[in-house]
Amino acid sequence: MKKSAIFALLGIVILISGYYIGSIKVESRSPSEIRVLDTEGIEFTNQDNKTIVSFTTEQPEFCQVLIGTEEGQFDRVAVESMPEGPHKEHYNVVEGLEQNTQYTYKINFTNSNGEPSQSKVATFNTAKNENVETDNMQGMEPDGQNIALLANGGQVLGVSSNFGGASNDQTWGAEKAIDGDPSSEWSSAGDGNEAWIEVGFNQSYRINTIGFWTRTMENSAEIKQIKVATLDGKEVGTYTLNGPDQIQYFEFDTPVEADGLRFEVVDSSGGNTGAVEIEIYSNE
Ligand SMILES: [Ca+2]
Repeated sequence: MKKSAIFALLGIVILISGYYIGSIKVESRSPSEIRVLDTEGIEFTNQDNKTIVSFTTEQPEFCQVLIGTEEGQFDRVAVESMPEGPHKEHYNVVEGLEQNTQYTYKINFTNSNGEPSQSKVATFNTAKNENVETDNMQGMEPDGQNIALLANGGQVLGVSSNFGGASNDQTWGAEKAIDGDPSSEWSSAGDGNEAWIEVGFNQSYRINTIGFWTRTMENSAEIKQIKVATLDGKEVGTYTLNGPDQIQYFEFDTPVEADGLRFEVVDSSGGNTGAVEIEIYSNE
């Protein structure tokens, strides 16, 4: 064999093995990740109404978790919570999956060079929601009637302030916290931890549960903790809020007989604190 032919052959062999190694690299990266992800590396946890998909990749990657009820039909995406750059620790959140249901998923990856890869298609089951605590029934509709609702006779008796000096029934006014509308909000005028609101009724009720939904401006205006008292100053309890995504319900240890409640901010991210909705429940 001629020398040049040997070199040509060698070249082809190197090319093929290079391709082979290259393709093995891609192929093995996915299967190795799939192996890790599908067996022990990938976790599906349920928290309130959210499903969290978390896992680790060997290399920094962007990822996108596609979710659907049938293979090949992915109609939901679990969104990464910190997409600041490719990373190894992945934490993806999707809301509103049905409980106790099998879903199909596929994970798309892109590394820092923009090269895509993906996991194989697999399934997971959502849990039955059993971790609902009585003192934090986020997402659970309590029994009884929401007597704070304007339409049910609820009234704003006092408020620390309304943004822009609005009256209680105008945009950002206090009544927007008891109008039953999740698209309207009461915003204080920069009251931060000093914000408060009093909601009352024209009679006394035996109150057993409150709901509170804080507003947010991403970096401010979010209430972290509220203190609830009766109008004559009897403290009912202090409750820690878990973010602005939805209303949170808190059941009292013992029902309170009262013709109104005062809600005071204890802790917040400052600024124009306020509420999307405040609900008060009585079984009467
Ligand atoms: Ca509202």
